[in-house]
Amino acid sequence: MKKSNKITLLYPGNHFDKVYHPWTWAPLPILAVSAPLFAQGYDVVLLDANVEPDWMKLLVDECRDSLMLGISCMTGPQIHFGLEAARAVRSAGLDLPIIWGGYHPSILPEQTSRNQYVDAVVRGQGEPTLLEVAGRLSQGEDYLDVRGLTYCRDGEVVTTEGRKVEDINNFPRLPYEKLRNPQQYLNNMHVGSRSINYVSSQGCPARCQFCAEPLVYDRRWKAYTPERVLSDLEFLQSFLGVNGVMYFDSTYFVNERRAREISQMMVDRDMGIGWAANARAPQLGKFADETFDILKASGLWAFLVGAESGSHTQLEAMQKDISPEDIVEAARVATRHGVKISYSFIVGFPGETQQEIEETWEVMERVSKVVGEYNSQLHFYAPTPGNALYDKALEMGLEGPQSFEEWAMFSTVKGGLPWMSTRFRNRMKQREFYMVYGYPSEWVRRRASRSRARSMYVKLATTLSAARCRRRFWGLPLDWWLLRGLRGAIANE
Ligand code: B12
Ligand code: SF4
Repeated sequence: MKKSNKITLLYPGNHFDKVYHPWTWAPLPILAVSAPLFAQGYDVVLLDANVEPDWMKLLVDECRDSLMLGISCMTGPQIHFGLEAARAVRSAGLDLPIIWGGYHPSILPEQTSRNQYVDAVVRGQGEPTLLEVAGRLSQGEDYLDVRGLTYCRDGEVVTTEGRKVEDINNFPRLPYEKLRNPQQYLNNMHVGSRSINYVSSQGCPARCQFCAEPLVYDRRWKAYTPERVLSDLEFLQSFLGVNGVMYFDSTYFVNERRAREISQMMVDRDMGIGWAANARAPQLGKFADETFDILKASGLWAFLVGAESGSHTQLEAMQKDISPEDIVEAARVATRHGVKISYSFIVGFPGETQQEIEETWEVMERVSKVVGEYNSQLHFYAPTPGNALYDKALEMGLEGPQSFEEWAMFSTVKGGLPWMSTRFRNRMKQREFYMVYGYPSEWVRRRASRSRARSMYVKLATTLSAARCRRRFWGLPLDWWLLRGLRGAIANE
């Protein structure tokens, strides 16, 4: 019996809190898996709960005549909202298959598939598997022998044969035009006043022991050809007037020649698109000078670098395969070539000592001096499943979630790692505040120019913070409390 050809895909909410999130990103995971479905003539509904206040009602309505519901999730809040959605669908008496995909289900397919609201998990790359499942369902056939699935029936978990990661050039362009109101995903930011997110590769060849990439893509890196990237960018430019691109690739600069060719084509076609992308610190030192020239000429605004730690011991423990010196050298190289560089550091790793945390601050300070402003972001370690650091966290007293549902409240969302006190977090935040104002960036200076009150605030904060940074004195943070109070008052003026 032939059934409908409609498929509903949900990208659940990313955040529990209602705090202001400055950017609105297109839901690339569901866009990616929808591309081959649209190409085969399916009627796909893309629902992004991050931008649809009434998403739950819309979802249930769309599911009434859909062949299946696909839900994407990473570890954290998306699991909670995805399960809420699935419950609502079942409560409405709808029995369409609910298929889950994304990083979290791919890392823990068995545990995920044991949840009653999970009919099957698609492991890893979703395009070929979901297309085949859709084909079966549209013909009214069983789909449970399709390769790349994990499901649970009568208490038994079944894992079908795996698939090789396919060349992503075989998949059609992401259909941004099929999103409800695609214009809402344009952001006014440093790379361009009409910036959008885009991904040009999948996976990462590195092996960091806190990261999901090696687990899901087995250290393979598949990338679009330069021609494909250019054709996608041209589409985004003509369809949405995009003038800025934030690459969501886990690592963009794996192949220097490819990066250079993309940039050369952008220059030749006079694209006028600003962009930023992730790089590994040691890559930059190996690039030829001409590479930087062409990257910059094509609109590269910044290299985004996951530095993680300034401690040799921690970098080794997480198998980051970089040294603190690589991090500082990357800042020197980028600055010499007039390209910004922005780092992400993490503190609170399981077993990390006070001395190692100091080493991280030291490297943050060194790179700030090289580039002339505080150019880092400080994060707290959030355990995610399936890697050596997570195992270490368990050894150190972390109580690991025992079910799919429990992973929703995990990671930074819930906080409260046994070794990470609120006092520790406050101390780190205070110190970051002093770095932000002690090494003021363009952003801080722009803030100052907005009003007289803001200008006075920034002057006071930079003077006090610079003095602290000079003396490396972080105790008695009375000024921090005072400045925070003042900032609140100014924000309300
Ligand atoms: C952007 C991003 C975010 C944004 C998302 C905003 C948005 N609207 O897009 C924000 C900032 C919210 C975010 C948050 C977090 N993130 Co994040 N994020 C990313 C990033 C850089 C890009 C995601 C993306 O668009 N990918 C592109 C799409 C096309 O790829 P994809 O997701 O792999 O999709 C494929 C498959 O997974 C599968 N698939 C995906 N969905 C579905 C659905 C169905 C039905 C099917 C069948 C298949 C399928 O098929 C797709 C195509 O092949 C990824 C890294 C990366 N490059 O993917 C990390 C990543 C997903 N994040 C990660 C992490 C750890 C986090 C945080 C926990 C970090 C933290 N410490 O707080 C938080 C989660 C908590 C929270 N608040 O949500 C990890 C995931 C780990 C995990 N266990 O889930 C990643 C992989 C980074 C990493 N390298 O480890 N993140
Ligand atoms: S380099 Fe980045 S994306 Fe690659 S494995 Fe390490 S942390 Fe993950």
